[in-house]
Amino acid sequence: MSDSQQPPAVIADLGTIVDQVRTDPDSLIQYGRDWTRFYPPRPSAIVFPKSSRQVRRLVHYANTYHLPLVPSGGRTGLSAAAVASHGEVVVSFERMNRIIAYNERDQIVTCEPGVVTQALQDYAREQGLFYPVDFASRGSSQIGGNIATNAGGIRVIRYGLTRDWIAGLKVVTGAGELLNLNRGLVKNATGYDLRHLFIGSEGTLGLIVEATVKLTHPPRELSVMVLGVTALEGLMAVFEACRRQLTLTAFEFFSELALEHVLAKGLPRPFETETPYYLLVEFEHGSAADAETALGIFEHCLERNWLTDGVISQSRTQAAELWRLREDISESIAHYPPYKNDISVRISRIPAFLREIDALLSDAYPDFPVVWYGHIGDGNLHINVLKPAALGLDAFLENCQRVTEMLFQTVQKYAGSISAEHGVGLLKKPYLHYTRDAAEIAYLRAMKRIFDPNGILNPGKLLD
Ligand code: 2HG
Ligand code: ZN
Repeated sequence: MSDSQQPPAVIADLGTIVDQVRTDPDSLIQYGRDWTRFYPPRPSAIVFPKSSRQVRRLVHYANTYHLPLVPSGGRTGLSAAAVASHGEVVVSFERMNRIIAYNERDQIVTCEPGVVTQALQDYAREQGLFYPVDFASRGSSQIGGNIATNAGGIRVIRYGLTRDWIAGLKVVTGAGELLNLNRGLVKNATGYDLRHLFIGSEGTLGLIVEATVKLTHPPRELSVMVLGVTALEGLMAVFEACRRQLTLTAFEFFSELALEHVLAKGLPRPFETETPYYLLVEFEHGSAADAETALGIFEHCLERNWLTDGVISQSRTQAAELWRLREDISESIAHYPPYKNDISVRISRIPAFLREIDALLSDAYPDFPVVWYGHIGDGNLHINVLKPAALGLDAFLENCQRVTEMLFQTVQKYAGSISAEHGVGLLKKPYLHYTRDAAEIAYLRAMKRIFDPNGILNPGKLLD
């Protein structure tokens, strides 16, 4: 990978290929990074293509001049997959943000990669339908980035990942070919489904220039409960009780420490009792019977001392307020900056896994606050370690990396993932072998060479 700025003449000529090229210092900083803050942004330029034709010409040009390209959506990623810190050219899809077509009978919408998640959700709503993939960064993340990272979020338990909603993809490979994959078909048994190879490939194989997305019917009314849980052991016991009787659309958890950070931003406590952990349970509420079922579950859990208190939303506004207790956590701790772990195991293994990593982290981080939250109903935990103010960033990172090795050994023991939904990028690349074995990684490298023979697409991310 080149570690320097690109020749000025090569950068200047980019202006003949794409609509706009920016090299001003503010843009270089803004577009050269994502939400990770450990890598200094140092791109050579930012380009803004307006069409797949321009993207294709750009890729040909990059192959000719060995120009490394970093694709950039809303840059809300947390693994530095969209960071450009080695003189790369950032390709922003901000200007390719049109909804191209809607097909009512097929319930699919075709759009450019720069469409913001919330805009797609709103568009679906205007058609009386629903795009269910959702997360706190909905206002700035883009569909192309969501596809490139196979984004998950808060409703995976009911609706699955971004992958499950992509009916077609157009991509420009690193070799400059335009591929039109799956074309919106529901059924297509014609061999390898390359669409799925590009989903989650973090821009290392091709640039997404168009996506065909499935829509569905909206859920019935949703209710939200926040429950106070007395101990780690209770979390999955409550899960079992809830999922047997309710149609769950989200099952999230957070610790008292996580809650305190959100409350410091001015939100009220959900109820007076303090508990070490909280659950946010969202479920479909079709009739009064569902509310009674929820109450019955609450009482059942109270009797077994899994819970001590709880609240159930009485209106959409209250449901939205309760959601903020969970959704605002990430932002409320962003200034530390936190060292993030995004790990998963199968849900059946969560109770034993939680016990083991709780002991490990209390032992390994006696002096660092550790904030627990995540999508526990998917087996996915976000463990954020906060940097004490007096400690330098390098010393903090060194410490965290040492503990991460131990944490990931435990993840490996439980056959889990070192990155459940945040991707690999630069941040998790050294740890890939804890989840993927050597033979698998060798195949990944071989695929990279096929689709991007000159290594111009997002070099250094995911794999070396
Ligand atoms: C969430 O679930 C996001 O809130 C961010 O995936 C998680 O901040 C994090 O670690
Ligand atoms: Zn998450």
